Amino acid sequence: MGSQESIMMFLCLVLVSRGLVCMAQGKVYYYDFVLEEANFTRLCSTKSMLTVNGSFPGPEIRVHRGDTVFVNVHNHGEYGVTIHWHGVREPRNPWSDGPENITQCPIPPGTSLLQEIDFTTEEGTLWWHAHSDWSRATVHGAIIIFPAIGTSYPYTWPHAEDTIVLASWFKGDVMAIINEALASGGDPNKSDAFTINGQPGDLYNCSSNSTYRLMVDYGKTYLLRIINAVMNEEMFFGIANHSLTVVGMDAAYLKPIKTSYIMITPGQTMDVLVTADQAPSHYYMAGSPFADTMAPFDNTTTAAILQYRGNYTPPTSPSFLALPVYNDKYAAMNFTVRLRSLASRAHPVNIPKIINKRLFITVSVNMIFCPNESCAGPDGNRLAASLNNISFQTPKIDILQAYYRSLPGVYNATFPDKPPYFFNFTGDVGNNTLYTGLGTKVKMINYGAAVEIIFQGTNVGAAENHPMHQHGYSFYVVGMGWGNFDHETDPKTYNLVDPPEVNTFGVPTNGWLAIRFIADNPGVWFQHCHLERHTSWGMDTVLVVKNGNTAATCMRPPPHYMPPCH
Ligand SMILES: *[C@@H]1O[C@H](CO)[C@@H](O)[C@H](O)[C@H]1NC(C)=O
Ligand SMILES: *[C@@H]1O[C@H](CO)[C@@H](O)[C@H](O)[C@H]1NC(C)=O
Ligand SMILES: *[C@@H]1O[C@H](CO)[C@@H](O)[C@H](O)[C@H]1NC(C)=O
Ligand SMILES: *[C@@H]1O[C@H](CO)[C@@H](O)[C@H](O)[C@H]1NC(C)=O
Ligand SMILES: *[C@@H]1O[C@H](CO)[C@@H](O)[C@H](O)[C@H]1NC(C)=O
Ligand SMILES: *[C@@H]1O[C@H](CO)[C@@H](O)[C@H](O)[C@H]1NC(C)=O
Ligand SMILES: *[C@@H]1O[C@H](CO)[C@@H](O)[C@H](O)[C@H]1NC(C)=O
Ligand SMILES: *[C@@H]1O[C@H](CO)[C@@H](O)[C@H](O)[C@H]1NC(C)=O
Ligand SMILES: *[C@@H]1O[C@H](CO)[C@@H](O)[C@H](O)[C@H]1NC(C)=O
Ligand SMILES: *[C@@H]1O[C@H](CO)[C@@H](O)[C@H](O)[C@H]1NC(C)=O
Ligand SMILES: *[C@@H]1O[C@H](CO)[C@@H](O)[C@H](O)[C@H]1NC(C)=O
Ligand SMILES: *[C@@H]1O[C@H](CO)[C@@H](O)[C@H](O)[C@H]1NC(C)=O
Ligand SMILES: [Cu+2]
Repeated sequence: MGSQESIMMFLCLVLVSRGLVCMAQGKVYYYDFVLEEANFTRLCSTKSMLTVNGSFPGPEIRVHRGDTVFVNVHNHGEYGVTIHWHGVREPRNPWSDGPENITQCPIPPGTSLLQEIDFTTEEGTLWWHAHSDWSRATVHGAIIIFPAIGTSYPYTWPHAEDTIVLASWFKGDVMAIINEALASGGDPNKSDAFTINGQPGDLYNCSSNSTYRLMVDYGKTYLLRIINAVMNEEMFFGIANHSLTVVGMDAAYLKPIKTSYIMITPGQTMDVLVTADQAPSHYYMAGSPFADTMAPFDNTTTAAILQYRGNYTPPTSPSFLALPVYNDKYAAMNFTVRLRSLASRAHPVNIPKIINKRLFITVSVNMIFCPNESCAGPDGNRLAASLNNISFQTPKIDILQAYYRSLPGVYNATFPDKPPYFFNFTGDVGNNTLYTGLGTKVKMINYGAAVEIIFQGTNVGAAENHPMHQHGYSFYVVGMGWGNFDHETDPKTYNLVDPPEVNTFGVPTNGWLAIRFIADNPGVWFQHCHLERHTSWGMDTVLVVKNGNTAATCMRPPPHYMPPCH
């Protein structure tokens, strides 16, 4: 070690409800989130919806790397809700992670839960969102993590920053929509619009007055922190006449990519530099779906306006931008393959080279047989989804508690390392695994294991690009491709030098994705597709990373209060 030795400084404080808490140097912030109904008017109609503090998108959390935030979540709504800090590692502390009945039961109406968010390795943009039913449609907001005090961005400090949250707008009540779909077995209703910072934009009726505007000065460079909080669609996004330079993703830095558009999946964030170097005028920034699938999707376009300050005659309408068409998988792939970690001295990568735990996971949309063709899915069956042919059944007691307290009957530690059998997953699949098995199966992983997961997309049910999200970890995307994964040839194409480090990444439609990470964060961590209807249908599992041999490699004990399970 020698000169590499570093001195950790610790700050200890006493919290009334939690006892003594010590953490690495950094500031401690407190936020109060009030879950409450509020009325919003969009697309010519008004509805009441669940929000945090009456805002859509919700409040931003702003910290520096190394800080700790305590959020007291007060549920003034009508039903139980949980909140997740998406992409935050939460070292040894799954207790504050949030997914419903995975790490906690819902916060009952009229009660509060104090959650602790520890910012350690993340730097850039993340977000928080509800993680119960479909409440994340309206309950979400940005998390901005500035470099630690005394350090800087690995690019020129921008003149100003702005957050761009892409989201879905449903005229109906989102809870009713998913409940209706789960009751009938059919597809949930599509959204009616996408929004940029809460506004659909003037390409939709009744939305022109409130279209979001980003004001810029000629010659200046802006950092846009783009978050895809959309429910069921991956998105193309761009700004007319302006090139984008992507410099970060999921709170890790990238080698800069100059491009006219990005493709961003639900769950991902991208930090983008834009220089106001065009003729002073008004320009559209727009988002439209990337939907390489036969499944129904919202095929509309949300727009905001990039507007130069100064004296000039405003155009009759902003300059328009042509994004790739909705099913252009080559445009999506062309962008995606360019993503590479910065991999600098200040921001090094640590890609496992020798793997000691391998998983091969098929990702499928399926059916559950319904007698008398009584369900609303294909052939009168119920729509479902699976990983390795197991459609995840959400338990009624959270898996974290069941694991910690050794409660029997909540889950089985039998999630398999591979699918039940191999076939041409991306060809004419016939009835192979069309009808999925059901279960609450988790994968146990030893502390410190070097893990490789191959996600294999399938043509079962309906092929689609699935953005797989891992709680508790970022992972390196070492490879991807179309068709069936080839165990001989495909590993030779891996990028083991500067693969992107992310928490969510799309498995190409009828293709595969290879990821690697070191399992050095003990806990109970949800893994799922971030298309919300697939999560609801069971395209989920849980990685339980066991404790290591030392106190510092063990899960923390639970806080004094967790919401009860009924
Ligand atoms: C939310 O509202 C509560 C009560 O009005 C307030 O105390 C709190 O500071 C607000 N939180 C945020 C993040 O704005
Ligand atoms: C929303 O509007 C309805 C109808 O006008 C009203 O009854 C209700 O109190 C409003 N809700 C809130 C939270 O303001
Ligand atoms: C879903 O859409 C159908 C058809 O437009 C409509 O009848 C139904 O009320 C919608 N459901 C919800 C919960 O909004
Ligand atoms: C806007 O309203 C007009 C007239 O009712 C209709 O023809 C058009 O399809 C609507 N556009 C959108 C995007 O809803
Ligand atoms: C939008 O603007 C029109 C006229 O420009 C006005 O009649 C209408 O009331 C405005 N709507 C809102 C919601 O402000
Ligand atoms: C934006 O680019 C288009 C085509 O490239 C061009 O026709 C248009 O004039 C440009 N807009 C402005 C305001 O320069
Ligand atoms: C989606 O919208 C585009 C542009 O309006 C149209 O060309 C395309 O046919 C639509 N696709 C579907 C599947 O509705
Ligand atoms: C993708 O990239 C290839 C090679 O660079 C190019 O030939 C092709 O036109 C691109 N396709 C799209 C849709 O951008
Ligand atoms: C666990 O597996 C056993 C044996 O297959 C089964 O009976 C039980 O229902 C399973 N429990 C859960 C929670 O999946
Ligand atoms: C799988 O099916 C596809 C589409 O029919 C076909 O192109 C491909 O050759 C098949 N692969 C194998 C290994 O049979
Ligand atoms: C799939 O199974 C259904 C129901 O058993 C049967 O009617 C259908 O013919 C099968 N399709 C294929 C392609 O084997
Ligand atoms: C989660 O568990 C609670 C009981 O604690 C139950 O009421 C709720 O339905 C469960 N959620 C899901 C999605 O199963
Ligand atoms: Cu999916």
